[in-house]
Amino acid sequence: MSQAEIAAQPFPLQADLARAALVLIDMQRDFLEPDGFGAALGNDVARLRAAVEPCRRILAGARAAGMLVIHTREGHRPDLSDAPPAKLERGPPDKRIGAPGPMGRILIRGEVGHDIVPALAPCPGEPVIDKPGKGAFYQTDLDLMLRNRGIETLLVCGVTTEVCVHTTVREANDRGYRCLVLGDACASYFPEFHEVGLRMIAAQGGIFGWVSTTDAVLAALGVPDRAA
Ligand code: TIU
Repeated sequence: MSQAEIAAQPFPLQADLARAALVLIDMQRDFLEPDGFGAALGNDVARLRAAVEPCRRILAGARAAGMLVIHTREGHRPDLSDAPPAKLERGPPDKRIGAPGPMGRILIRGEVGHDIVPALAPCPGEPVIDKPGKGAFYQTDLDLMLRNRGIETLLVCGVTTEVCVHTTVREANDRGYRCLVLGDACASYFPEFHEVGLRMIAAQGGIFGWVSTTDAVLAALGVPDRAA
């Protein structure tokens, strides 16, 4: 892996792929499967499943290229001591963070629903960042991990586009990372938020990143596409 050009909006991204990492945001059962947190909030979780196959393809490509892969999960300690009251008190009591559900307590570390969907399960050695907030940098060691490895560019995908993907990309941009978001490997419960969310990233000359596709990144990586 070395210097590459990735087709993107608003213009191609030049990046040293040896200093790039793939970041998969919150591809957790609680967001993607019925009976989880996303569904408890009244969302149609089926919309999010569109991102699974593109994520699987780029995950296979990054692994084949030897690129650093980082997974994130949103969730809290079982005693909820890391969950702000303002976050806990939202929603009806039986559907709040920490409430029992069919996949265990909602968004609690160690519960079935908190884990990453089986199709995208982390491999041994791939860091998993457990984050208490929407952004992957807030109260985590992600920045330290990236700097220790000399990472300059993040290839970002996951859910949801306008919440945890956006928050993480905004945090990363302010910390000096180039962020390229794989639009088809992200998803939202709200199609219009997904579309506008991607446009917001690339607008104004790439105000806080680039937007690209799984195909374009696989082409730049020069690895075979493991499409299903
Ligand atoms: N609800 C929603 O759209 N998202 C979240 O709560 N978390 C993430 O986006 N991961």
